[in-house]
Amino acid sequence: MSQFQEVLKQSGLHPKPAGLVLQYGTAGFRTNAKHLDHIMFRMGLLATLRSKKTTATIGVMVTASHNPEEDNGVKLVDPMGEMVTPTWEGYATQLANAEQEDLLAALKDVIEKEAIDMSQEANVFVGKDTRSSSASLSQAVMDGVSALGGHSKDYGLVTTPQLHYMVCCQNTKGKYGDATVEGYYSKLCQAFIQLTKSASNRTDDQKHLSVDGANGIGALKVREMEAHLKKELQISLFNDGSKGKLNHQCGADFVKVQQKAPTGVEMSPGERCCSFDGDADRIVYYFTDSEGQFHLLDGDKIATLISTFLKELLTQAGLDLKMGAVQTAYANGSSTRYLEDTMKVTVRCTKTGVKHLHHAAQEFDIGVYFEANGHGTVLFSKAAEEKIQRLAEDANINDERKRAARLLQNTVNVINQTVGDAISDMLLIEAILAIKGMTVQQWDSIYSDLPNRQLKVKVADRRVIDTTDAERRAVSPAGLQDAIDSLVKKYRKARSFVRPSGTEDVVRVYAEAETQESADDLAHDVSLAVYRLAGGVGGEPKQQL
Ligand code: NG1
Ligand code: ZN
Repeated sequence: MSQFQEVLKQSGLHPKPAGLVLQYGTAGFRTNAKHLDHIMFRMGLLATLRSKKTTATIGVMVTASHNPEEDNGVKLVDPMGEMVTPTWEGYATQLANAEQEDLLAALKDVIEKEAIDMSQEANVFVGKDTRSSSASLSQAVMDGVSALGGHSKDYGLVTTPQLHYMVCCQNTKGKYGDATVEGYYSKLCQAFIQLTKSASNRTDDQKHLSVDGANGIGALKVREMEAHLKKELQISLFNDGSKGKLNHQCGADFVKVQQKAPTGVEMSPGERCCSFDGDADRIVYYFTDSEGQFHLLDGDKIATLISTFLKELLTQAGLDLKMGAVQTAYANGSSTRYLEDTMKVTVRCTKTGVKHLHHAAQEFDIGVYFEANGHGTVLFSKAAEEKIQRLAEDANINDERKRAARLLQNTVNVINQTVGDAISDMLLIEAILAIKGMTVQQWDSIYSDLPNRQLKVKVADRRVIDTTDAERRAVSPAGLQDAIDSLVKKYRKARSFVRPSGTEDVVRVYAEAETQESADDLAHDVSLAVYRLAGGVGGEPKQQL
């Protein structure tokens, strides 16, 4: 077949270094950019097959999110804008690791297993972040698509959530919105402006927000969007990429893990600030108080704010919809307690990785899901959306119910339901604070975080660690969980767990306790246990001061 000859010819231009093995992990393939050219070409091939199989448009995003600038990565986006299914993640790994001479056989294997009709048309949307390697890598994806006779549409520089949005818009034939960047801004910003109309007498101070763009794509896109906001949100943009390095000492991951303000942002005491990550699918908020103390409002605080807002609106609207919150083991214990005990919201805990959270959130009428690191969104079931819509249009209800229904309707529109989205989340949070007349300090004081610490340990092979109970307990190597249990007993209100990272070659350690000192000590002790029992390399972990 000439199609396969073309693949063979083209793949020679994107050769795989012999012996290199990579895994489709928590967030696709991710490693140093110099190892990724063949992966990109092959993901172009796979996306084309996926498109033929689903008879829908598939997305491919070239980004390594919060990783250093030297890295890059790639993720596939399924027809409704969701992450690709686990079976196809397996195919991705197979194709990626086939040696050059076995590529055709690996490709034919997928075609056979999935009974793909090769005469079917294929359409692939491609996007990339601002990394210097992204241009040639996204070209490699498009080479893969054309080698199999598919059509690609190059969206160029877009945020990860924007690409997910485009795919969903395309496959819903415009029902979700226009599959253009302009369409995205106008849908979100119109909903935002409608929401803020019901906030009376906002001062310029309340309308102001400082944004750390992590020197990445989010910064470019905030600039592009600004005109659509009609000054209802006035943004001071820092780390816009004009001088600093991507994700270096800035961005959502830095702020969350280091628990401190990014460099490059001018912050006055009490001022509301937020940071995006490198591909703008995560956001965290923060401020420093008059004593110079730093306060972080992470994904857990965001989930709480959004859940509170939605619950109040549901009550006011008299709508009986089941709302739930979905978290991972990294969620601060105080947030879980607050959601369950005070707000009486059902809370589910899933494994790390947004596909798990997204899936669990689909089980509710309204599912609010957030990782502590600031990746998250809200999902509305079709039935919930229809009920809200009907109520908003009902002429026979009182003003309070009508107002609540309209607010809910605009809330649905400001949210990017396909995936966590820093820009969309930012607009929703700003609207909620405006409507509730709430300061960032009042938001912060909803509950107090338990002090916590995250550390990384290098081991020879992180796969020796196996976990259960949504990653909260280690089942291997032998003795590790017992060691953690006895360490945790030494501290008050303590909790700790370890798991192999899906995006870095490390084991992650998390600990929380009543005081910061205890959390730091516990995290260190557990790191030592991992080092000793799970094959640590490169010198024992040292206590960080
Ligand atoms: P890993 O490296 O598997 O911990 C990290 C984040 C995930 C998720 C992915 C994808 C933490 C502790 N882990 O995964 O939540 O966001 O990156 O970007 O934040
Ligand atoms: Zn990201």
